[in-house]
Amino acid sequence: MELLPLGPGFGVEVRGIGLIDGASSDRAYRSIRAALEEHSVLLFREQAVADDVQAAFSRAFGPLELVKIGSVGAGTFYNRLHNIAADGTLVPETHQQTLTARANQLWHTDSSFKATPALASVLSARTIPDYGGETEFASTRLAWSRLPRAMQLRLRDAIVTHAYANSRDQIDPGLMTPAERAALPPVRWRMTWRNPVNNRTALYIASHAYGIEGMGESEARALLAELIADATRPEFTYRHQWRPGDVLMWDNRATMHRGHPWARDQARSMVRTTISAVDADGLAELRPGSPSATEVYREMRDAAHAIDVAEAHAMDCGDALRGRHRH
Ligand SMILES: O=C(O)CCC(=O)C(=O)O
Ligand SMILES: [Fe+2]
Repeated sequence: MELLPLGPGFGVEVRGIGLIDGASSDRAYRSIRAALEEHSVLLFREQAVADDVQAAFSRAFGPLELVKIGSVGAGTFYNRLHNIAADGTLVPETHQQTLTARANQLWHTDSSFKATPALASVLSARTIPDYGGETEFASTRLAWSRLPRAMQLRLRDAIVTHAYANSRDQIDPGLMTPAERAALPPVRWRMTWRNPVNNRTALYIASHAYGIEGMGESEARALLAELIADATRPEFTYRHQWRPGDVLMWDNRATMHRGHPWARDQARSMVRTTISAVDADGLAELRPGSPSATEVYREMRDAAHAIDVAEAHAMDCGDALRGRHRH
């Protein structure tokens, strides 16, 4: 396996190993997994991808999400993102699928609004337009590392509220049906997601996020907007121009992404599979109320301090004893 840098400080093209290898060989899977943990975005080129290959590859990384109600592909593993109607014509500007594409053009992280958020997503290009329709990525791990220390301390354990309605309502308040709204109530997560493999912390925010506990709504929205704007400054992003056979995989714990528009008279068809996070991916710590990295650190520090005090005390006693002997 060979890795070629793609973006500014994150993202790599993976050469010499593909989706079928990842699906069928444990060794190949482990190499790809290590690359994902480290680089956050992986590009595989010239893949002969079919739905079953994509699902088998994705399944190696964890449990697959079922597509939620209201999306094309609901109830299957395949989120079908395209602008093609059943009769082969292109859907109109006001169509639900067009509006969904527009909502995906807001910076977001997949499934942060779900009861179980996503570890990673795999997106394959099936039909691509002549130009436009790129997918752009930002590293929220690098964004976190750029924040001043005082800001990091302030935000590390903040609790953020995410709702699918928050991003959809920005595009069209009619985009979500009442049934979808009822099925997707808001969820709360810590603002940071620590990767348990390499201990790197990433900001966990984006377009579904709107509230921060203990902060007024407008203040929270302003802070989230500022953090997103900083994370996604053009010099910090990687904008992927799709070629036939391309497959991208990204770590939703450590990135944000967005789609880009393309010409209305051109077809674009993509298929996404999404892998749910499990506790071993750092999910347990993301839950409000579970011990956070800061708390764990504080406990370790206090325990170390208690040992120091005990040792110092033992030494004092020892000195006193020795002193007495010396006399
Ligand atoms: O269409 C795109 O380029 C982005 C789609 C997207 O957000 C996703 O597949 O998760
Ligand atoms: Fe997405």
